[in-house]
Amino acid sequence: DDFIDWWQHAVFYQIYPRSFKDSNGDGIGDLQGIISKLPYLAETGITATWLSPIFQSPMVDFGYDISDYRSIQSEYGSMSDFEQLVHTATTLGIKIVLDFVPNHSSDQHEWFKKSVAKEPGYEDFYIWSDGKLDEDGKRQPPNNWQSVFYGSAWEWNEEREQYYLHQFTKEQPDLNFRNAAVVQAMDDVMLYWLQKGVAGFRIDAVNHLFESETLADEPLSGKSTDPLSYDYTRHIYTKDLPEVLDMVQHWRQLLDDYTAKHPAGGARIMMTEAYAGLRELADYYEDANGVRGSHLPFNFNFISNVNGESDARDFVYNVEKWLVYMPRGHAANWVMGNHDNPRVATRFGADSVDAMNMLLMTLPGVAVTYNGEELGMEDNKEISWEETVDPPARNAGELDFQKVSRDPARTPFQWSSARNAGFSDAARTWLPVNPNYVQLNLKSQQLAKKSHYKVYKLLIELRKLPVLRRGRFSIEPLSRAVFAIKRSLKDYNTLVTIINVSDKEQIVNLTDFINRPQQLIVAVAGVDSTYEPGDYSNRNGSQQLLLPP
Ligand code: TEU
Ligand code: CA
Repeated sequence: DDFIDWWQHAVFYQIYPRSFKDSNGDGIGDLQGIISKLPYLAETGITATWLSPIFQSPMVDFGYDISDYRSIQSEYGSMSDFEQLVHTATTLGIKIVLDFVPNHSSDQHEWFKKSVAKEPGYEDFYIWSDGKLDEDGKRQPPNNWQSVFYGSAWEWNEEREQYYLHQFTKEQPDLNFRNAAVVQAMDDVMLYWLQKGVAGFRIDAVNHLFESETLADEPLSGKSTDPLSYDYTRHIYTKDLPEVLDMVQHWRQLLDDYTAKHPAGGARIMMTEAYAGLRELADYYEDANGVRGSHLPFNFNFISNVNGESDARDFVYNVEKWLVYMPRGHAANWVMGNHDNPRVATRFGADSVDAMNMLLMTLPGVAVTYNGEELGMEDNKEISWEETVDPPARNAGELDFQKVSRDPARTPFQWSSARNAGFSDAARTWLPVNPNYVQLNLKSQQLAKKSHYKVYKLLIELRKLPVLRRGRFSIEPLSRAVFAIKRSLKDYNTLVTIINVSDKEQIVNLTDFINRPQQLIVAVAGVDSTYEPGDYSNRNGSQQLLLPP
């Protein structure tokens, strides 16, 4: 099936570099750490990764505040470490996709410093405004726009005597994409990394790229009574503006042109991050005129729309919804987790880990896994206020930080039961290791007869079957608790995945769904009732069946 390009059926494994593997004992993950674990990824069957930012940064938002787009954060390593990473990954058949953060730079970037000083050519690199005076003659921001991370999205700059816009922390000023020089500068950054051999980019917060030039107040949403909360207003002037699509299409052209000139290595791709409506996301794939944009507009339906309370119909509906809106001829994608949201075991319950991985891996198209989800890692809920470092959590304050903190889902990868879960030799790691590492770690799951990791690895192996690569697809609720996915292809075995989202044993009749007597069924993966305590897996009866043609 040569017509499937490398990315169209890949499992993309997200590495959060700060927490993956520390090679030099400073308690912070790094590039040599990642290099040392590439053989693990290859052995697991991973062929593509995306890395959260590794560029020079003051680390206010842990790399999403970039002070130099072309150099490597020194605590992560050097440019030659990066080159070695790409080289080793290529040897192992693993593509490297980098995080690209165009919406904002760090306030320590030289562009921002020059813009503050109004150096010629840099005056309009960011979004500046005089603000306005209130009745008492006091200076106020130009409007009620809020930062995603709490409080006004405007910060007064003493030196330039103007406000600048920051949709995230005040140390992350928004770049001005209405300025052609900014567009050019960011194109050059993309080309720079493409020349270093990366397979493409995950584009950060892309729907925040443009804001209305009228600077009008956002209308209230009715969702919150706190004017400083992001939920207080709708975001019709700061998010999902039509100009965003033009930029996505522009970057697609850049990637396609680069691929055409350097065909070895295959398509250079983009995956775009936007928490947006289905219509907007469908347009990212391809607009109404057939102009292509993002290869993979992240599908967050499993993050935003379902949780531990959802029933089988909610899951089926969220799968169907994506496929209904996606324009024909594109690859679907399914994101099961990332560094901004609670982990799968925490969102759906520890008993659902295998079921969610079975779901993720047997749907058509691309699967996106966040590091640690192959083990069913859990959020570390023990992180204290003193240990908390995530900026929105710090902004929320000591009483409320746990409601928004992203730290619990970002703790170090649990490699083994050794000190610091085998992540680091340091006395103290940048975030505390989840104390459950003593039982929950890769090593013990590799040794166990059955484990989340073993199920995950088997699922990746199954994805090589033609029936999963290009078979027909259907999904149906069999009851409120159970739904089933069928993949079938002429002359091949049919693969049926049965997912139980309840916490009780369920009996379902499959005869109608599979259209044949049930005796032909052979279970190939998943959870049967033979799991023993200590197998680190689930007991809820989700399973997969292979049916002969
Ligand atoms: O996230 C973009 C974004 O909109 C997030 O604020 C998201 O809505 C929230 O975290 C969900 O809980 C990206 C990155 O993934 C995030 O880590 C960065 O902090 C943010 O951009 C700013 O660069
Ligand atoms: Ca912006």
